[in-house]
Formats: sequence, C-alpha cells, structure tokens
Amino acid sequence: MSDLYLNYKGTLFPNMSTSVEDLAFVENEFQVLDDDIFNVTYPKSGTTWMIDILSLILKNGDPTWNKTVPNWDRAPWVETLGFAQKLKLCKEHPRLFTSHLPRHIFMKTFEDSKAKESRGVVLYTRLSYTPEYTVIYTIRDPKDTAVSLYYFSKMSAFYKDMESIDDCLKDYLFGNIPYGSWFNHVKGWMKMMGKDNFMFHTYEDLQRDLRGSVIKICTFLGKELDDKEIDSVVGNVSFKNMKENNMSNFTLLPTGYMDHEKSPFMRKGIVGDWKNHFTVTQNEYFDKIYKAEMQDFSVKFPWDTSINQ
Ligand code: PPS
Repeated sequence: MSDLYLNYKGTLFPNMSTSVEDLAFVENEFQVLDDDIFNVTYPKSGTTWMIDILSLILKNGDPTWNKTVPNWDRAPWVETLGFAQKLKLCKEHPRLFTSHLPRHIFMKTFEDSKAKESRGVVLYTRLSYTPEYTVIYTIRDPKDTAVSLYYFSKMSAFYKDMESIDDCLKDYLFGNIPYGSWFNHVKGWMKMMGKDNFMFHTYEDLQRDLRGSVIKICTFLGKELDDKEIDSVVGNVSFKNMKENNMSNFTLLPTGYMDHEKSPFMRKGIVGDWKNHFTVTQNEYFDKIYKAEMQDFSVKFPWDTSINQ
C-alpha cells in the first residue's frame, strides 16, 4: 500500500484528505437530519457537477452562492479532515453534503434516520414523515471514470501517480485505490434503489439531457422552479461555465494539492473518452472483469451495450 493512503475497514483513503479519526467520527457520531441532502458518488463520476446543480436548485437558480462560495463549503465532503468542526458551521437548511464513501462504511446514524422504508411500502409514513434525508447517487461509465482518475492521479497530490493506463487498470479494477472498487461502490449504494429517499442517475443522463435531468432532480427534491430558474441552473452548470468558475474548478487550492498545469480538474467533460485511451486488449480485459462483477446485477446502464458480449 502506498504511504499516501490509509486503510479504514478494508478501504483505502488518501492520507492528505482524511484520517482514521475523521472517518470514525463520520461513521459513528455524525447525526444525520431528516432534511439533509447527500450527493454521493464514486470519485470522478460527476461529483462537482452535481454539487453545482444542487446548490443552484436550492437557491432557485440564483448563481450568487455558486459564484462566491467554494464547492467544498457549499456541500462539504463528509469524509474530509476536520469535518466535525466544519459541521458546526453548517447553519443553512437543508444541509447539503458530498461523499465518496462506500455504502458499508457510511454513517451509522443514517440507518436510524426516519423513513428507512419506501413510502410505497410503508404507506403511513406518507403522513407521519416529511421531510426525510435524501441521497442522490450519480454513476458514470467506469471506463471513463478510470481515465478521469488516471489524469487526476497526475495533477492531485492526494493520489499516487498512475504512470500508465495499464497501471491504472491494475489497481482500479480490483479496488486497490482510494474509496475501493467501483463495482462494490455501485452495488452497495444501489441497494437503496426503490426507496423514496434515493435517486440515482448517470453522468451520461446529464450529458444527454441536462435540462430534463435538472427537472427530475427538482421534482425529487420537491423544489418548484419556473422555466427561467431552470434555465439559470442549466446555463450555470455547463462545462464551460464551471471551468471558468474558480468556486467550482478547484483552482483556489494551492498547487501543492492540485496542479492544473499537469492536467486541469475540469479536463474534457465528455462521454466515451476511454476510446481514446484503451487498447483493444485493455478494453477486452475490462469487459471481462465488468461482466464477471456485474453478472447478477439487474439494473442496466447506458454503457452496458458497449460491453463486449
Ligand atoms: S471528484 O474529484 O471525484 O470530485 O471528481 P468529479 O467531479 O466526480 O469528476 C470530475 C469529472 O467530471 C467532469 N465534469 C463535468 N463534465 C461535464 N460537464 C460539467 N459541468 C462537468 N463538471 C465536471 C470533469 O471534467 C471530470 O471528468 P474528465 O473526464 O476528467 O474531464
């Protein structure tokens, strides 16, 4: 294991951004409130995109918050250094949080929060429980996620530099990287599917129909935005606008943390970049592992059709 990483309950985490104490706080002491909103992702899946979408929706399309407050203060990562202190400063409601944590080490109080069951199943909760914490889980084609991570490992001091795509796949496909395996992350979180407080969608959905996705998220959150407000959300979260917004693009961080000269955080923002990086052999190998890992998984994703049958 690289010196850059710590191991918490079998999953690696970057030493630079968290500690065993911080992780234990989140797992055991963090009190979830019923109106908390959690933006959950496997790294490089559209986390920061979703932070900007959610923070604009909460402000009815007004971009002031997005343009004046860094994303890590608008939607703090729960697993980062000093989160317990930061939590005390979270005065706004609903609270918006971000997390890359795998489901099995998410906070225990999360389980105790109200309305664990789908309202469709336990009908009386419709009357007795509103609001409830919500989870928005964004998933991206794992091949594109791997490529994005490969470049991130070069520009960010949090990760060990992955020297080649081969190097990257060797660790990525078996979860020997921070936050563990993509497969376990997705399978773990998708167990929440069917619960009324859980919504998942893909990075590819956002790319294909951003406006439609924003409307769906508003409906899920019970936020009624008019057409002009929706337009503002959509316009402000375009790749170009987020790339230029230093509250979203991480250029406020010292270069010792992220060096955008090596590779910008807002790199390409496209679907299918893996095709520019994987060899035929790497792709076949990836497909083989993907099929073995996902064979019993019933949900179909947009990229499943491109996996070699
Ligand atoms: S992190 O480090 O886990 O928080 O990274 P994350 O934000 O999950 O993922 C970064 C990738 O998302 C792309 N991105 C976007 N794509 C399209 N439109 C918008 N607005 C947008 N914002 C971020 C970003 O460019 C990274 O993908 P790659 O493929 O590396 O370009």
